[in-house]
Amino acid sequence: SNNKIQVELDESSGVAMMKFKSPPVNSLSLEFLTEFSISLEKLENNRACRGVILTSAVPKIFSSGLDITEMCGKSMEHYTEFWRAVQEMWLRLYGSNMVTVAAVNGSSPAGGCLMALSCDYRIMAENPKFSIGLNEAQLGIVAPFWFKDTFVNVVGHRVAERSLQLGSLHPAPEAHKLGLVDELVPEEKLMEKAAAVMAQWLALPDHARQLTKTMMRKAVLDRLVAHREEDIKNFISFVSKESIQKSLRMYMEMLKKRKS
Ligand code: CO8
Repeated sequence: SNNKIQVELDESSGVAMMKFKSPPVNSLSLEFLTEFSISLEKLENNRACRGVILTSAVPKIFSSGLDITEMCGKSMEHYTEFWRAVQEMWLRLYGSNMVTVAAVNGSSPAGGCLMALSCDYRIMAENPKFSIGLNEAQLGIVAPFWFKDTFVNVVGHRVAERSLQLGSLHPAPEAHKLGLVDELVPEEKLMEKAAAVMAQWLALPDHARQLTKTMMRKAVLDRLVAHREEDIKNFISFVSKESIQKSLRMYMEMLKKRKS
């Protein structure tokens, strides 16, 4: 791994910071996802670490979600390896025994939103230019069932139903109203607030909190574990369709045009 993620553990508080540093947009490439899972596993196995704060070192962007180039014109083997890495990231993060707080300091579409949703608590910079949501439908693709389950578990069925069908990207104030993020703070207060929230969660004994977290999340985690190979097959057959390849290419073109 070559440091797409900076990890710093403060042994006195037991809190680690994972800072995404993969410019320009912290897209979740195979390399990024692999490094993320390895780093998180190391922290999970480190008894000195009880909590993790996820944030970005790239200005204005938390994460742009899955790296679209990993899903375009690649081999079956590559799609398999990539999708397994996406699953692994989510299984480890959603299933983490540690307290996880997302300090969302920029835009966070799709896979970026999934990472934030997988944490125990989300704080977002109160900038209406930053938006968050599962916008897959806008790309002509469908969020997998476990993305959807994670979303439903945060915002409830009705909000998820509407937001997922429309592929909405919600500006921070709206995301807060919907419960997609728990709190908004001025950007310069974000890390201070994340540390304070973390301290509040860590004031409880780990054991009871961990068992409670497992009780809340186990059914959704088990569903993917039970259907992991099937989920990979679904991804491959979906992403290999010429119509889907075309949608993804058009979306990438749209991103480039929008710039000029
Ligand atoms: N993957 C790959 N490249 C990306 C991505 C991405 N997700 N996002 C942006 N880029 C590229 C751009 O194409 C651009 O490249 P270049 O410089 O070569 O033109 C570069 O990164 C910088 O991007 P922008 O100029 O757009 O930067 P801005 O600061 O203006 O905007 C945003 C940043 C808001 C992040 C914007 O780039 C954006 O909206 N990106 C797209 C985000 C998105 O829709 N992601 C969805 C990915 S799909 C997913 O995560 C889940 C799919 C699961 C289902 C799969 C079933 C098939």
